[in-house]
Amino acid sequence: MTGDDLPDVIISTCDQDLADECLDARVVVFPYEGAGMFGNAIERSVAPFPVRLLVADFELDGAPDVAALHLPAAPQAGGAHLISVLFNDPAQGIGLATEYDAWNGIGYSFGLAAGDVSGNDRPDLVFTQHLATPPRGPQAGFLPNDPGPFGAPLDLDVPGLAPSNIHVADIDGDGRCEVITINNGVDGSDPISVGVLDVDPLSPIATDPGEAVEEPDLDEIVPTSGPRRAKAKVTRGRKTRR
Ligand SMILES: [Ca+2]
Ligand SMILES: [Ca+2]
Ligand SMILES: [Ca+2]
Repeated sequence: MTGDDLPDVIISTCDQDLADECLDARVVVFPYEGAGMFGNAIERSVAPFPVRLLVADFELDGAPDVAALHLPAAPQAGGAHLISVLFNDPAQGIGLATEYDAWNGIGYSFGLAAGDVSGNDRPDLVFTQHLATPPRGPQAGFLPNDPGPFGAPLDLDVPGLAPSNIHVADIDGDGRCEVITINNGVDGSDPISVGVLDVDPLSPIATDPGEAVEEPDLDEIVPTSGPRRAKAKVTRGRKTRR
């Protein structure tokens, strides 16, 4: 994170009161300086309940950035699920958080991953959107890094229900990442499964995901196509208060 080629430690924090309100949330970078020593922590305020972090260089400027996935205050009652990004610039360092709307609804998101899903060589963000009540609809979403970070959120109709985690990997070797979810299933009637979705780069919203498979079967991966389903407006450049 600090440009010295030494790996740093990054954590998220959330100070909660007795009512489980998140009073103060931060992403904290502890810069490793070698020989077992860490420099002064770099802290940035972020939206409440940052439950997942990842590092990727979204701007391709050589300085890794940090993305955080946030839960709303009461996921079981619904609300806006946000992603915040701390852009890290080689000259300016780690910036303030920029917030993006990911999805809105009743349910929990604990899965966040970055990789080039759209095929423009820039890492995109994908996230689970476990809609807890019928009609459940698409179970994952996508923030395309095109043009530059980030476009409006779009749905990904991954196979399976109730994804607990999400990954990206180019498992068919065509240079673009597939989206892989680990699905918990619902109410015992829908099985625990692995869902694999190959997003069509010409029409990045897949609407025909096919079947969830208990183990990924490459023969089952079918490029899908369909209309774009833009879901919600994106809020760009909104800075958190410090
Ligand atoms: Ca960067
Ligand atoms: Ca991309
Ligand atoms: Ca691929």
